[in-house]
Amino acid sequence: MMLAIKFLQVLIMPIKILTLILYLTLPSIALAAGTISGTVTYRGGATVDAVVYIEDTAGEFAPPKEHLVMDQKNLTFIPHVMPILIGTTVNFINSDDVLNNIFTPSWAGRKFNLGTYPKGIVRSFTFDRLGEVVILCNIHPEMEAYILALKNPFFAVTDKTGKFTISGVPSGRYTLRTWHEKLKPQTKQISVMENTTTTVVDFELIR
Ligand SMILES: [Cu+2]
Repeated sequence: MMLAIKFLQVLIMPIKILTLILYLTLPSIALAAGTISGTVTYRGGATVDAVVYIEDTAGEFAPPKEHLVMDQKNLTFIPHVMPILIGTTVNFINSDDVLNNIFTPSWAGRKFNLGTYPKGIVRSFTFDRLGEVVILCNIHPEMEAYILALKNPFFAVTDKTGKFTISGVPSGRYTLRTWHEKLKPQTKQISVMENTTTTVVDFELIR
């Protein structure tokens, strides 16, 4: 019996050590990755709600288990622009006291219509196709939002000052691409180095 326990301990020990090594090295791998940041402008002014993303990377990326949320509040979709990793599920909620509807005529969203529903109801949709999905409400024609399903998690949306930051990017050469609902997409070739702090890339968009 004692011998059997000893034998088991000898077997388990290397697994424990391996797990410990993994735990210790994982954060350093994350730290070694680079950051891409910059500003998106149009005619000299800050461009809000532009998406900046890496077009292609090696590797497969599992969508987040937690659902993202798109709210409807004061007859506005919040957020207005939402880039997501393909396969991500979005919960559509209604925070208004009136009925709102959710639908898309976009093929990338399989032309879904989640129906018309009041406050307190949540309806979900999993975006399993790449591309732009315009989100509309058939009760309030002025309501509009965009979901952009992308191949990898390396994306960011510009803030009010036009700034964006993409962190945790593995070293490599990439094509960085922009998306904006009204402005033409642009691409730039960039290099992200191992242990490099930040690669700065600025875009000046045109119509
Ligand atoms: Cu509405």
